[in-house]
Amino acid sequence: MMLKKKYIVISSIGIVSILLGSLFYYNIVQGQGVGDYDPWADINDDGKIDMRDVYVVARKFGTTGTPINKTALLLELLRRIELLEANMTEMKTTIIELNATIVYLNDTRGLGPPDYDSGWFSIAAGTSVCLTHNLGTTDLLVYVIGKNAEGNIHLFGYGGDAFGSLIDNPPRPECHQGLYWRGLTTTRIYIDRLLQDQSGAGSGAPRGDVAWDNARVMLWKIQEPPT
Ligand SMILES: [Ca+2]
Repeated sequence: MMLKKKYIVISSIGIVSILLGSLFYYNIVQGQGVGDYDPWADINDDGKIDMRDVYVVARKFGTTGTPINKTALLLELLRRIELLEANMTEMKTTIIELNATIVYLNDTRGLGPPDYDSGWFSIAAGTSVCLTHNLGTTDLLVYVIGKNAEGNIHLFGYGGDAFGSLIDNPPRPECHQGLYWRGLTTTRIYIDRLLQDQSGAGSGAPRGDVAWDNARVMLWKIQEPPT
């Protein structure tokens, strides 16, 4: 027991001597005085070189492994930080460019393709067609165009027109031509073609060259500016 204790004491003195010797050698190499604080020797980073640091080293005395070049490690970390900073700068530039592109696209996108397009469909005079758009809003720009039987596209009588009157000279029966939309909701819109909107209805009748034999409905969502 006594021998063991003696052995520990001698070993400890030996280890401390070696460590102090190393520190001494290191300080000479670094041109530092013996009494100067050396952060590399401050194992627990508490700003003081004392037995706590020696204890940590002493406990590992005699072990071997792959050494770490702390300076090289620090330089490598600094290099990586610089790379990250360069990437950040590049990303910031990209974001600025993207923002400029978004502003440009918003300013120049124009009407673009419609959010809903019925395509051409035929509609009989005096009837109504219900179109389902399912756009989820009534903030819509509604654009309707017509096409007669000969394929001429027009906007004559859009909204509905009344012609003729019994007090005209000569009197002629009142008739209604054209087409209008109504009943807009977030899911559908109704299109009505008036009763006398027919091609070739004869003298005094509506003009057949601008009849609404076919119609096409296009809807655009009205974009609110960002708040
Ligand atoms: Ca310390």
